[in-house]
Amino acid sequence: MSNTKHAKAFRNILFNGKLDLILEAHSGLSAKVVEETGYPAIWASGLSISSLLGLRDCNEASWGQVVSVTESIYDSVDIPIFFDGDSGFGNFNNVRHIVKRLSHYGIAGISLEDKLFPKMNSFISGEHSLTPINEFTGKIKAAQDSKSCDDFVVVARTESLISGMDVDISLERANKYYEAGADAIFIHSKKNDGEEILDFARQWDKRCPLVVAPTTYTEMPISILEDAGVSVYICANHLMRASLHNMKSIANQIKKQQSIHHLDSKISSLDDVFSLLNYDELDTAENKYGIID
Ligand code: SPV
Ligand code: MG
Repeated sequence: MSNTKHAKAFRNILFNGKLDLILEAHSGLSAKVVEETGYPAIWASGLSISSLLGLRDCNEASWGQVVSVTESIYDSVDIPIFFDGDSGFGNFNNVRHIVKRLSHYGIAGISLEDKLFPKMNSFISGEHSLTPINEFTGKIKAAQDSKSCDDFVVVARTESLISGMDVDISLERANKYYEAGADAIFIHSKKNDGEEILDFARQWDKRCPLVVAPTTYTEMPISILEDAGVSVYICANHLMRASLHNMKSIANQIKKQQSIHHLDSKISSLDDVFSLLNYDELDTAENKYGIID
């Protein structure tokens, strides 16, 4: 088994000339759902993993905690994992350490964003200060120089639109990141219409692949983003939000009814759980490896 195959596959997703839609996971179980549904890759989302841990998406979770969840995601599936590296959990040296560990483990790539550490989730209002360009290009170079697998992908994410700057400044930053060795650019926006993303993408003109997470501009047709040169469309937090919604609903119903009767059609059966986690395989393994009298 090679731990480079996922990086190769994810690199191909970025460079295959078409748009691919990938979905967030925040645990081994959610990762299995993503894989079973047929997505080509997983976004190991900082927001979703932090939420799973009961923490806020402002680097309250240590990098070790986030990497540990990501490793359980990796161990649960056989598709590429794209890791949300926030702003690198510190300086270039933290970036080197994390990239070495992720690429050694078999994670396919990292997204690094040009915000200060500790970062704050892009959709929380307030100031989103950016890292000086030179400091961030150092992180990109450090990431590329410390990966243990050539195909491991380093994606530079600019938060310039999130911080209130315009498309021109975003293009300037993105170009510096590309020149510093980023394999792809992740351009993020918190606006609802996605127009600044389209403007950016059209001017970027396919210099290298683009990644987006259209959490706020959900009405923007995927085909328009694809025509503008977007390569990866991340559904960044939807399984985490789906589970929160359903957990709240079921918790309320049980409390109100004082009973767990009549809930079976609203929750997964235990057979579903056992099937997703492949309990049947244990019999095969028992026959092969179990004690034979
Ligand atoms: C995440 O999923 O943690 C992201 C994407 O960084 S977003 O929350 O949409 O900024
Ligand atoms: Mg994030």
